[in-house]
Amino acid sequence: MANAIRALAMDAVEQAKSGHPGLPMGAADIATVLFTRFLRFDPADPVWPDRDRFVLSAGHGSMLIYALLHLLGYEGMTLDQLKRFRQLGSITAGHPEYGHAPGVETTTGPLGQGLGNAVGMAIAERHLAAVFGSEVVDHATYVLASDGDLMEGISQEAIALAGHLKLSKLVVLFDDNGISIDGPLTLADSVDQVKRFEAAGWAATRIDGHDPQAIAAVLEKAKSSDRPSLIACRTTIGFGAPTKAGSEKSHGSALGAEEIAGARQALGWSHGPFEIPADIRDAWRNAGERGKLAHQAWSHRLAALSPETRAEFERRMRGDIARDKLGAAVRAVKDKLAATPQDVATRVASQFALDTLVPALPEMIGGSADLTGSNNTRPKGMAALTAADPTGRFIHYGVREHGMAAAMNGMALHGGVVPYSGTFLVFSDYCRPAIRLAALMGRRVIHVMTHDSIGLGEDGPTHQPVEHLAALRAIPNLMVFRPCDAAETVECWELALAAKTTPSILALTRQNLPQLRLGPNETNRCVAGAYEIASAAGEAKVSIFASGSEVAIAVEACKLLAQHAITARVVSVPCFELFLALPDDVRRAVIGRAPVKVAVEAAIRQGWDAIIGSDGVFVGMTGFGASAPYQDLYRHFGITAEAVAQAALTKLDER
Ligand SMILES: Cc1ncc(C[n+]2csc(CCOP(=O)(O)OP(=O)(O)O)c2C)c(N)n1
Repeated sequence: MANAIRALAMDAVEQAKSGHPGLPMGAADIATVLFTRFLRFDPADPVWPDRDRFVLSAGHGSMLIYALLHLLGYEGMTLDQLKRFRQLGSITAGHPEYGHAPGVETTTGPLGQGLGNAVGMAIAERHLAAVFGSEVVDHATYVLASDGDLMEGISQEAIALAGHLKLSKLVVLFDDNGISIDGPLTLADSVDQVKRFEAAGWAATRIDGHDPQAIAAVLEKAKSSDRPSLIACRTTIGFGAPTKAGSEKSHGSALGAEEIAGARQALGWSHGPFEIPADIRDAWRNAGERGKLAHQAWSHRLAALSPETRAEFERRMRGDIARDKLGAAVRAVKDKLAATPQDVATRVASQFALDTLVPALPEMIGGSADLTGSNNTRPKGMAALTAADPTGRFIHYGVREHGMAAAMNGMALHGGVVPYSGTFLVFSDYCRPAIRLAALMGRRVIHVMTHDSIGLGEDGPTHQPVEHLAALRAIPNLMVFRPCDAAETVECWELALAAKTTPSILALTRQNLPQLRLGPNETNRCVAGAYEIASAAGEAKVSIFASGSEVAIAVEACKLLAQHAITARVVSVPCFELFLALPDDVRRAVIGRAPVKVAVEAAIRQGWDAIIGSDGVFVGMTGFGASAPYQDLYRHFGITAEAVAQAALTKLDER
């Protein structure tokens, strides 16, 4: 059965003249034992909520999972798809992509991310089991990880968090083949992985990864572990290839006809390309049927829940936010803000919003990378999610931004929870690879990123983001919100929570801001991404566009221009992505016809030309910030109402 995986991997890579045969050939025995005897799943329902999760963290070995899904009878994973490995329009993409092929739990390829996702999946499982009961939530998360996965820094964050939370249903099968692209691992690494995982609180063992009995024995043992398990499986990369096995030559390119012929002989596999003999196909199909009974039994247990609990479980697994509850919570916060306006930092406004949203929406799981008091992501009374009490909803991720972002992706992929977290905006760089994958996969994760500009003041340029807004806005399918006051903050939260297939960043200030939106219970104005927050008395000569903390500056500049008898208006731009997605005519109407367009944002200009044009005036940053009280910094870098008004006047004069 393992040789069927090997043969399909060799053949598909050969046909595509591209791909990675080494890993599937080396890990075929591990995968065969896992999928035929341990993993609980049902090919007829790839999204059965209580299935065990399998994450191929070493995504370059994609043919391993495609071969498995084909052999197990997943609909759509046909022989033809294997023959069209890595071709346009096939579901057998170069690296496994979530949403393309059934049975692929997460998009992997950037090494280490899958392992980070798996930690999040195991957290979600643990939490939901505690909330809904182990009759309906009781599954394991298995990961196949390579040397590359374990060399990546993110793996340390992931395993430390998993060990700390005692995620005992997380099992990492390490494809310990001692080879990476450059050659033997000894060129670059001498870590004892077993000791490393043990130090992080895992149970760790080393076995022969080509010995099915040994593999089965440790997998059995892992089931009753009180800690997460690492199984270092010593394997031979490209197992069976006569000259390339055990060498980097089998890692990432087609083996070639001669080598494949030799491998067929060595493996005793006499069948033609893409040919699977009936008995082996049947054995695999039977393995695919194994989970049916468990699935049925689970369905009965689900049906036995009270109708309310069952409906709630199903709603959460579908990822449907209760719109009435979200709407009511947002209205309640806005009513309070209308009654008693708050001149607070948007991070504090975010806490106001969370104080109401978190009790209303039980799927929200918060957290922070050791900046809880700064990010304001923990509402009063929100208990911590710990090894001892997984019903808690706040995760102390530790100083592990990358691991946090990857775990959040895993939680969102698992379903049943909506993760949000906190760190400083400048450290979005530490999360970026995971944020990019959330966007690529279309998963709802919400990153609260505070201290969003030079407005954070004294901590200085190391902590002051200047290019980060532009860099994040460059990621497709990611919404970057930068609300200007308390009212916009709650509206941006509403939009982020409602965006089922788009991750969001909430860029929030450290410094206090005036509440500009004073109207009672208005509809969500941020939904357009940009809107007129201060209108001109008559036809505007100047339009000023701003986001976040600079909107108040723009409003002041508008008043100064009025003193010069210049009519001006202000457009608040809380979200570029929503605005730029509007139809042309709607967008143009918001941009308006004023001859002078000015944008102000305490960040670099990049991106703003889409709104103000290359002829527009930009008031913002051109380099790094500095360490000083923030009012001094705004004056020093010329981001003031006076500077904005003067820039507009100068431009008007030039015309
Ligand atoms: C973050 C990241 N860096 C680099 C790569 C490119 N890459 C793909 S596989 C690999 C290493 C291969 O070694 P290993 O992980 O041991 O896989 P094996 O050779 O056993 O298949 C590298 C560097 C990547 N996919 N992701």
